[in-house]
Amino acid sequence: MKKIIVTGGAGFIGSNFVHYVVNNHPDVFVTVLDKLTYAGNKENLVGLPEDRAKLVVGDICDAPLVDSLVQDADAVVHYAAESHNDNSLKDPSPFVQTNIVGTYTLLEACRKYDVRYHHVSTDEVYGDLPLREDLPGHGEGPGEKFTDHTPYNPSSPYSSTKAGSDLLVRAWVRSFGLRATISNCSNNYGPYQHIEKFIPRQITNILSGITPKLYGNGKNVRDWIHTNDHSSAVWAILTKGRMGETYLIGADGEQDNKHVLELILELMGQPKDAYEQVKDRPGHDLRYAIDSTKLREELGWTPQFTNFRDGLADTIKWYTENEAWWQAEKAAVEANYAKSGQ
Ligand code: NAD
Ligand code: TDX
Repeated sequence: MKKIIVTGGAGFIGSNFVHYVVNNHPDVFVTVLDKLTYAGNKENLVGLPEDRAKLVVGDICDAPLVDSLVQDADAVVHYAAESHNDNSLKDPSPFVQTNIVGTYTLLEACRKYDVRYHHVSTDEVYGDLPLREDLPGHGEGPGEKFTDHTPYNPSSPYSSTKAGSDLLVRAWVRSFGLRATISNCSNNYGPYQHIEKFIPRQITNILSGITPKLYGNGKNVRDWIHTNDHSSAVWAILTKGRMGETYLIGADGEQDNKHVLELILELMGQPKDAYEQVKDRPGHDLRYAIDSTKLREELGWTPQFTNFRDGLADTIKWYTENEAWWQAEKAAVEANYAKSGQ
C-alpha cells in the first residue's frame, strides 16, 4: 500500500486521516481528491510535506478525472460526502449526486483497474434505537446496539444516500469481485470539524457570545468517538480487513445531547443552564450505539482517546486557539440556522 487516494481529504475526518497516515506510515504517499465545497478547507492540510501528500481539487463525480487518478493508485479511501443531516432536509440534491453518483464513479474506476477500495460510512444507515430509559433493563441486553447484521433503516436524506452508497459497494463486491471493505462509524469529534455540527457550533457560539442551541429536549443520544480513533480503525481495516466485510467503529461513548452541552458549558466556565432549547430536527434520530466487537476481536483495534471530558477540553482549546479558521463563516452559518428557527 504505497499510493493511496483519500477522497474528501480536506474535510473534517478525511484531513485528520491524512495527517494520521503521514505521521504514522512514512512509506505511503497520499493524493487527496477534494472538491473544496463549503465543508472542505485547504488549511486543514497545511504542514504536510510535498513528498508525502498532494491535493487535487476536483469532483468525485468527474469520471475522466477519477479514472486518471485511480489507474495509478494502490487504494482508494472514500470519505468525500455531503455530510450534514440538517442541510439534507433543506436540499437533498447534492446528497444524491455526491454520495450516490460519486460513490458509483469511484467504484467503476476501482473495478476497471482492480484497485483496493475502502468505503467510509456512518452508523446512521441503521436508523435509530429506543432510548435506554425506555428499554427493559435499561438496554443492557443483546440487540441494543448496532452490529453489521442490523437491518438498514435510514431516516434522513443524508443517511439514506449513505445507505444507498453502502449497498452499491456490497453489490460491486458480489457481482464484480471488487476488493472492498466498508466501515460504519459513530459520531466523530475533534479538530477541523465544520462549525455547522453540534459540538463545534456550541463551542464557537460561546466564544462569539451567542447562546448555545439544543434541539428539542436534548435526550437524543450520540455515540461519540475521537476522530483520531476513527483514523486508526480505518487504517486497520484498510490493511488487515477481510475483503467484502463491514466493520462497525465505535468507542462506547454514548452521551445525550443535553449532557454534552452542559459539559461544554462547564469546561468553558459558563453556567450549566446557559443555553436555549430550539425547534427539534424533523425525523430526529433518538439514539445511536455501536457494537465494535468484530473490529476489536478480529483486527485487534482499541480506541486510545476514551476520556470524553479530556477530548472535549482539547477540542475546546483547538477552537479557541484557531479562531481564524472558523470566524469568517460563523455569521453565515448562524443566519442559515435562524431561517429554520434553530
Ligand atoms: P465533511 O463535510 O467535513 O467533509 C466532506 C469533504 O468532502 C469536504 O472536504 C468536501 O469538500 C468534500 N466533498 C464533498 N463533495 C465532494 C465531491 N463531489 N467531490 C469531492 N469532494 C467532495 O464530512 P466529515 O464529517 O469529515 O465526514 C467524512 C465522511 O465520514 C463522510 O463520508 C461521512 O458520511 C462519514 N462519517 C462522518 C461522521 C461524523 O461524525 N462526521 C461519522 C461517521 C461517518
Ligand atoms: O445546534 C445543534 N443542536 C443540537 O441539539 C446541532 C447542530 C445539533 N444538535 C443535535 C442533533 C443531533 O442529535 O446534536 C446531535 C448531533 O448533531 P450533528 O452534529 O448534526 O450530527 P448528527 O446528525 O448526529 O450526524 C453526525 O454523525 C453521523 C454527522 O454529521 C454525520 O455526518 C455522521 O454520519
